[in-house]
Amino acid sequence: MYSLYYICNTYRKVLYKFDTINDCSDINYRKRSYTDMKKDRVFSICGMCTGRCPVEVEVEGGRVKLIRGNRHYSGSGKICARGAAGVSFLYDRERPQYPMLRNGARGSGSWKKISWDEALDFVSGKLSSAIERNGAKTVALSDRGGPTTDFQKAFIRALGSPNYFNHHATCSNSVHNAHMSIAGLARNQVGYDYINSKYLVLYGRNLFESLVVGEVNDVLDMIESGGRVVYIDPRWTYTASKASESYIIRPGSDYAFNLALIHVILQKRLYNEEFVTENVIGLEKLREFVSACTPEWAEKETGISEGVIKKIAFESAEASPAVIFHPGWMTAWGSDDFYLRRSIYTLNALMGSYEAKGGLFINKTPKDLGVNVKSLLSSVPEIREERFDGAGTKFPHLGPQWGLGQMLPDAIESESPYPIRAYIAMRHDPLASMPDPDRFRKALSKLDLLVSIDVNYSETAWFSDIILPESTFLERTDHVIARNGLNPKLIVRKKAVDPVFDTKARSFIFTSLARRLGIGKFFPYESIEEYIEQQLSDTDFTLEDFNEKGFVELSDKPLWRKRKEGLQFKTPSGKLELYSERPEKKSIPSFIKYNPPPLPEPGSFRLLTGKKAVHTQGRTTLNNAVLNELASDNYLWINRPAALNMGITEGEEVEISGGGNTFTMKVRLTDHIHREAVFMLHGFGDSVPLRSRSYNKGVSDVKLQSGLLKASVGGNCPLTECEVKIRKI
Ligand SMILES: Nc1nc2c(c(=O)[nH]1)N[C@H]1C(S)=C(S)[C@@H](COP(=O)(O)OP(=O)(O)OC[C@H]3O[C@@H](n4cnc5c(=O)[nH]c(N)nc54)[C@H](O)[C@@H]3O)O[C@H]1N2
Ligand SMILES: Nc1nc2c(c(=O)[nH]1)N[C@H]1C(S)=C(S)[C@@H](COP(=O)(O)OP(=O)(O)OC[C@H]3O[C@@H](n4cnc5c(=O)[nH]c(N)nc54)[C@H](O)[C@@H]3O)O[C@H]1N2
Ligand code: SF4
Ligand SMILES: [Mo]
Repeated sequence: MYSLYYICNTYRKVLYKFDTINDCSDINYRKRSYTDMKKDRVFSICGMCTGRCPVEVEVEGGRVKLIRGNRHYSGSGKICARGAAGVSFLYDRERPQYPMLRNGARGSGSWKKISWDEALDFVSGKLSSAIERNGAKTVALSDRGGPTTDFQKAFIRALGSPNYFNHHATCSNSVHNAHMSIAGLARNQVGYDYINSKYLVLYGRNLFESLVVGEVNDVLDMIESGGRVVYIDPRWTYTASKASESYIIRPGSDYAFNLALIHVILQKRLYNEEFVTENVIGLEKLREFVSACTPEWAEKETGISEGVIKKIAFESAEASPAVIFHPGWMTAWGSDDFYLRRSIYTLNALMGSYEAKGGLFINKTPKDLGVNVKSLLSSVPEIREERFDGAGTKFPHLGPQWGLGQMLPDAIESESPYPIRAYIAMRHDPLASMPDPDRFRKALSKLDLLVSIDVNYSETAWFSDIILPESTFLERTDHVIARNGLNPKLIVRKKAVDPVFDTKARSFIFTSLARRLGIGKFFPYESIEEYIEQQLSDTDFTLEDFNEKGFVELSDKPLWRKRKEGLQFKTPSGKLELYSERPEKKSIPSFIKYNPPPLPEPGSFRLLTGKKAVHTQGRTTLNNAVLNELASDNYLWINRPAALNMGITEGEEVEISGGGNTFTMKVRLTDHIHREAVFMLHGFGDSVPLRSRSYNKGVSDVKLQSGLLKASVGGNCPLTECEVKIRKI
């Protein structure tokens, strides 16, 4: 139990620090009333992760003193440790402070300080000559994804290139594409009504650690009002500790578990008949497909007993339709992920959870309420040319919306289907977040131009020709975005203070580049404020309207569709298609047999990775002065009996090899991880010396994940199909 004790104790310390994490030179802030603070409070959106929590930023004498949650939005004003640590990020000198041009070999760390004019001239000059030689599609641009992407998406499209992609190859591609196939809706076109839910099943959706504040609070409320949470993971997590029950599953076997659940639900007629009759097609084909997938069979595959499987089937049916089978988020697990995610959406369909209180709701957008917020992107003509990554062509069933970033190295090296000579990484760090960075680096070194637009010295920035430092979320105003959901809202990130260093906002960077490249007509404004007024020109709102609460509400009550009037899904049949016509037409079957993962060789384990509450992804917060103090290293979780069998004891350093790399790292022995798996936190092993707090600490998981730069049926990298060898030193 030592490891469990250790983790709990560390977490307690973290929670304690949550309260003390801000710049506490003013320790009396808690005593002041809400109105006292009004004078120097700016409403904005947190940018320390992708959760975009609405925040209030307290500013005194031109300095940010405190960041807290927007109480108009959340009531409690709580944010997470990372959000609060935005203050120390803002004033950190270990982030790029001015444009930097490479002045030596790639990655050597030799840089020359240049002005913004020189930087923008350099980038536009290089882009022009690459385009002159190979056409506009020789330029690729990737970003983090999400709603604040209008400038960069409009820029790459206006340039004439179809080659925009985001990070979803290592995040939600398979979930997204699975949902498209069943419901015709993107992953994020549905939300979860946790508060009213009675039964929530989470497959490795570690939502109390890999967190967004609102979601955590909603699920805690759900638990307090008696809702049950079932958590399934090959290892223990904090979410497991909050769940009503949790199960350690054989890694990669969740699909077998779900097939058996579906088997029981169909055999015992536990599904929501009324909903299924109205809204679902393909039931008979599904029934036939799962006929042999008994709980007894699944017990052998998953290690979860047949009794538990039956119990979950019955209990979820009892709670139907207030049931959520969560499809997962960081889901880039295995090659058959697409089918696992389809099986999860199938369970939601069988439970009738769609558009049900306590289930999944279809997000309502401002457009649904007649509010039309303009975007730059919509005024730029679409590009119909073939993409570099094969989305829509080589992979006919995968749409171009998010692209397949894992195909970039191949495309650069093979020049097929055409040469990619320039790449802009905007708020994306493929060298820290994609598997096999050595392979990625080798390909990137062939480019004529590699640009990084970042707030940090990311791994990719360090390897670039030029770093364009973006102002942090506290120093810039972004365009208005929609917050879709049951109560759609408009919200804006507003600058709290002037840039501390010589950095610029994305609006300035892409607009200035566009003007230099002769596509300025698509960016017709002089300031971000003017652009926002243009965005809102067809609505009844102005930028002023965001001053009072930080957002504008478009509806005063939750907007549910009336299920009785029938739901319309965006599939060919208008129904939830368990047997899906669109992919079938493109030779993608709706069902495939469960393929058990191979048993690792003796001494080898499946490498699982994941996040921690106090860090964001790879490098975003790793070097943050406060957060680094809370977690500065990673270590290897290993199953106790498996380790002892190899003569490995608690705290010992072992050798871990994978992908041609070997590292040493400390182990933690625990009974709470499956014997075939080891686990480490993602994102450590920083190789940038200017990030002195995180430099060289811990082991980089992605460096062990070689051979995984490929696209599975769902378009994701099969991240967890990585085997590592562990050796006692
Ligand atoms: N603090 C913090 N919060 C975050 C983020 C962050 O970086 N830091 N990132 C945000 C983003 S972009 C995302 S996508 C989400 C990610 O949210 P999650 O997907 O919940 O997060 P991960 O930390 O990637 O956790 C993956 C979990 O899957 C488990 N797992 C691995 N293989 C299997 C398997 O075969 N079966 C099952 N059942 N489980 C398995 C791992 O053990 C791990 O616990 O978090 C978001 N929130
Ligand atoms: N092995 C393994 N690999 C993983 C994961 C894992 O758990 N294990 N998780 C996967 C998941 S779920 C995801 S979503 C991806 C994430 O992969 P990425 O999208 O690459 O990661 P992030 O850390 O979110 O951000 C990328 C870069 O954006 C920069 N950045 C942050 N804020 C700003 C800003 O305001 N402006 C600009 N210009 N830049 C900014 C950060 O400094 C960072 O360098 O990684 C994936 N890769
Ligand atoms: S979850 Fe934390 S870091 Fe992410 S947006 Fe919310 S407060 Fe910021
Ligand atoms: Mo993600």
